[in-house]
Amino acid sequence: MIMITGQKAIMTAKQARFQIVDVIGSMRPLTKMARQIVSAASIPAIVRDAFRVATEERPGPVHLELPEDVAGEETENVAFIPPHPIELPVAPLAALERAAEMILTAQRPLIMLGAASSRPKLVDPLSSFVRRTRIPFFNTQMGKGSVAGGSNLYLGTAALSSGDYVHRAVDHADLIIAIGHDTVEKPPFLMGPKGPKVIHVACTAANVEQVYFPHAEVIGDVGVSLALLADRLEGKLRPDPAFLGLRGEILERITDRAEEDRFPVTPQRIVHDVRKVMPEDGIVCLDNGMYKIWFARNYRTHVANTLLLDNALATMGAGLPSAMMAAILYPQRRVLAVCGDGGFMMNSQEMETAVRLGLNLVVLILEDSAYGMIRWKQAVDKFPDWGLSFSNPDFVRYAESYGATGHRVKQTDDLVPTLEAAFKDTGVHLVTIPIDYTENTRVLVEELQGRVPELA
Ligand SMILES: Cc1ncc(C[n+]2csc(CCOP(=O)(O)OP(=O)(O)O)c2C)c(N)n1
Ligand SMILES: [Mg+2]
Repeated sequence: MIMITGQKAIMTAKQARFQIVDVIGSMRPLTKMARQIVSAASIPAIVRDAFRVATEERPGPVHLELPEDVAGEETENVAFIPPHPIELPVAPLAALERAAEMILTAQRPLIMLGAASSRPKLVDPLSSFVRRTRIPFFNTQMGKGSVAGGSNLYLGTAALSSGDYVHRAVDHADLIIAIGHDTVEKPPFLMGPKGPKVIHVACTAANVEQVYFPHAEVIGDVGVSLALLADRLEGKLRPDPAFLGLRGEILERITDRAEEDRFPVTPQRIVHDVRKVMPEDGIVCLDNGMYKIWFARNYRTHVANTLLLDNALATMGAGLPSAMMAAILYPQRRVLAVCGDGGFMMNSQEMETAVRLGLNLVVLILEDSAYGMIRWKQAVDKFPDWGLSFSNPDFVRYAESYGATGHRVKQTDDLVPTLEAAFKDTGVHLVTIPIDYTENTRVLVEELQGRVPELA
């Protein structure tokens, strides 16, 4: 993303310091690059560089500031600097040989697909690597969907850092091939002095962290590296049968209570019903709240980039705008924003933009009249339940006030037909449903702490 903001004149100060803020300084820690444009003649080079920085691995935002007097400057005809194709270097032979050797000598290798594995160009290379090596895999939250979840080697998504069913597979592994892992994500597993060895495969070197310190690295174009690795591994590995046993168990646990008809509705049922109305290429865009853990853990993706979530800064309020962008880019696909009541209200004015742009979009609001995730965290830490409740507007009327259509789900069985009707119609629809979050503690604390089955 390239952002351009204005600024007061920099060569004169006719209004003293009125409205002058160091915007570049405030953007620096949030962007890959933040620069002020100081002369018209420098614009082609700065803009070209902005696009280079924003798009090169790992991609991210760039901010340019254009002061009003520079914007008004006349200049000689300065030539544009056109882009040229860029190929990433391929991992050195020594790194590939070392990694192949480690994988061949491991007894129980396991693949982890991290955030950068969800780059669209990696869809085929990743699937081919898994198919050729037959190594079972799991993914981080942001790596979700990079290899079809329908694969019989899929072991689940790590939405928690430890103790979930998928971590049984992690604990069973003696080697993890972490593909595209970015430590901005909440740790998908915790490395320690004992645990499995880790090979980091990515475009960029691994950060060394207390909980992530790979023993070997394959740095370079990931697609090419994986093909070269598969050339050295294909036909020489047999998946550990225990992983496949674990797979059945993990996936069965995940679907527990998915069809329960309690009202208010359980998170498991909401994930289940959303999956039902979303076609394989439908895009679900999550805001940030407790339901994100449930969706990351329970929602099965079959196509890359069909569950969009932010597991880095994880800002509330992001779900609606991300769904709007998805709806702009893919007008033919179903797009659903899933938001908590707290997060939705942090950016709900964007409903006006969505309606004005004529987007076809459905927004599902999960109402608990609370900051549910923080309520859960405080309960887990045995803090008093304090400062977490609020009241909501009438969401149906709120949607209508923007010119959108509002729906309130009043019984569990109505969720699927309500979403279906909203998708069949055009325009912006808001569907609100009350959620029962008692499952947060029952499953994500009590069950996981007490009943995680041991591997025989
Ligand atoms: C901008 C921002 N502020 C605070 C947080 C910390 N935080 C994470 S989840 C959460 C509560 C979310 O409440 P809601 O959107 O209603 O979702 P729920 O968990 O209730 O389903 C908070 C305050 C955050 N992630 N982003
Ligand atoms: Mg809430």
